[in-house]
Amino acid sequence: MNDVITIGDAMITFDPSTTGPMRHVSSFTRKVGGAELNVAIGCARLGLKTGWISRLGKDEFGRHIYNFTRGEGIDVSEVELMEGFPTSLNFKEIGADGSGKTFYYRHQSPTSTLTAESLNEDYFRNARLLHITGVFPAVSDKNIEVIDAAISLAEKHGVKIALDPNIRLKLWSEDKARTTLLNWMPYVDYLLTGLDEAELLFGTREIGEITEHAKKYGLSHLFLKLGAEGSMVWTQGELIEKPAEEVEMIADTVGAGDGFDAGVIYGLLNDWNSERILTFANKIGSMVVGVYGDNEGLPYMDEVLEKLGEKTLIER
Ligand code: KDG
Repeated sequence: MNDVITIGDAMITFDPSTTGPMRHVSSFTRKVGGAELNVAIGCARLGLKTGWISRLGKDEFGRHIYNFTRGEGIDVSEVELMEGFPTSLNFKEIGADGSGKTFYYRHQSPTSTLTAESLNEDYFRNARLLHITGVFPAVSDKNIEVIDAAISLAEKHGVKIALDPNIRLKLWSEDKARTTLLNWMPYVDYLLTGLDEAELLFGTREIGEITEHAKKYGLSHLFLKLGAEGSMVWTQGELIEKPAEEVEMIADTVGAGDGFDAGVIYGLLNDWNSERILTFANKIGSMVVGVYGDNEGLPYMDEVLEKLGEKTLIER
């Protein structure tokens, strides 16, 4: 039984050795990235049983991602290495302020070989929560059908659905992103979104209006990620807000939202109250930005508790 399952396209991510425009960067470090995989890593490090459904290239990079993922304790029984489809790549640019830009080479993504029929129903029957994002369906049209099928299986087996829109306009148009994600909204229990994405989806940045949409779609919880302003959750007609946690240093902001998602998922699956969930998830987001890499900064439970002042870690 997995607590969380997710479906995604992972990439070898090349992190630049220096900040600034990528055209001037001449050396990179090979790492691993991918929004859904980052969330899976975050959940696994917090102690949740986590599974990832994916396809990788049957190549050296695919083997590296497969082993790396397995090394994080994530169940890879629904991951296959495909002949003839190169593992996706992402070259990253990091600004002096830690902001990230991505340059993808993923148009032949191995995940485009996934089909609705290739989903294993038992995997859904034995899961508590399905996490989906807007990245995987943007990679290939066929991936939209895969998510349609995944949502049906989750619904059939009473699996909760969390959606992070993660809208990547390098991969699909605003119209397509909006139509696709709004089609899924009636099935979503937990929406975890930034304000820009909420505006793209619902046509407003006004919190009161966004929560009206949440009500209309029957969401159980709407989480709003507000970066330096902290975060909010709307649930059962109540809006709760928490300021951001202190950030010790900003190295690389990529992956902070995924860390927040992992924290929220952990809290929801453990029936935490909204205040606790926001504090915990904000803390994780603030820790992720201090470390270079898309998922290297995702903390283990002890580390979050220490930063929250709830546990002392004694160095031996
Ligand atoms: O959320 C961070 C991810 O987006 C990153 O690891 C990789 O850009 C990426 C993507 O599209 O998955």
